[in-house]
Amino acid sequence: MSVKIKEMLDRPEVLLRGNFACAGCGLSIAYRTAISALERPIVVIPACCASVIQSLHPHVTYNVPTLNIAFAAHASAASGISRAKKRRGEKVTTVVWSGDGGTYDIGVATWSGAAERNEDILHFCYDNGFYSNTGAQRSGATPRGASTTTTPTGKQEKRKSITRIMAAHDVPYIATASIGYPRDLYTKAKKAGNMEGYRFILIDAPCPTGWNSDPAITPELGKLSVQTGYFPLYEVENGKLTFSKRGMKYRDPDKRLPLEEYLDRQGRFKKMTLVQIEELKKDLQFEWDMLLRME
Ligand SMILES: Cc1ncc(C[n+]2csc(CCOP(=O)(O)OP(=O)(O)O)c2C)c(N)n1
Ligand code: SF4
Repeated sequence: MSVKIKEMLDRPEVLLRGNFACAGCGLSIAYRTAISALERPIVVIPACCASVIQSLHPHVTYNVPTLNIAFAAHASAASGISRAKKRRGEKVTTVVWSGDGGTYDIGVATWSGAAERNEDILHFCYDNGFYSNTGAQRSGATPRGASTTTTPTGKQEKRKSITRIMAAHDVPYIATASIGYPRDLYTKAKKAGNMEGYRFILIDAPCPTGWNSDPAITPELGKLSVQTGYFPLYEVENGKLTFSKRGMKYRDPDKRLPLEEYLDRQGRFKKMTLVQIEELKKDLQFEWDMLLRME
């Protein structure tokens, strides 16, 4: 059941004013919404925009204990924190907060080991579909056809399904969420925060700077990604997938908005050919079909 909006508004602010995030940054909306849902979070952040936007000591704008760590070390560092706190009898929520580069690509060995050991960690991946912090290079999360600085004519490969890779680890909880539906995101973060073991939440987080989109429409893009079927909303518990109330109707392709309504609002898709758009649509339907089999 969804939490009340009042509860969300009454929570302490976790990202203070004066941070370095660009206008309309989806990552900062994701962070504020998800981290504020947790009790006593300790957040481990590998190299990414989230390590940059916090500003510099003594003006750090994260209002929760934070460990900045090397790119490929997030879940192993978090494993140590989680175990040490348990040993001391301290109840905390140990969190990994990583970008898609740190999750789909460079941090896989780290989180895969921690997930296999079922460490008591809540792992969020804010997914902007590329390496934004270092100048918009492609990642395993970049969708086919999107232009980045390393794929100027559009990425040739399809986006990885990180949730299905995570599901193969049989972790207790996996969910997807979008900053376009903050209540759904907050509710899932709170639910996962109250569970134990390795939990993973993938958050669709637009990046207006790298996507070449209007910062004012970031929340709208978060909604459109769900409404066009680009980013399905669901939870996987004990191997069984349940589509979320917000995204349920988009199981039916006829209920989805045309994908072009999402693509046309982002400069990164401007150069896509009609053939590339059709290929992307096929990729998305393939992912839906795989998810439907897990229901
Ligand atoms: C081992 C290693 N390789 C490369 C880098 C350079 N680097 C720092 S952040 C980053 C990109 C991170 O991308 P992502 O995880 O998607 O987060 P985002 O920048 O999009 O927030 C890279 C390549 C590094 N710090 N360490
Ligand atoms: S580059 Fe993108 S993800 Fe990074 S702070 Fe700016 S808007 Fe946010």
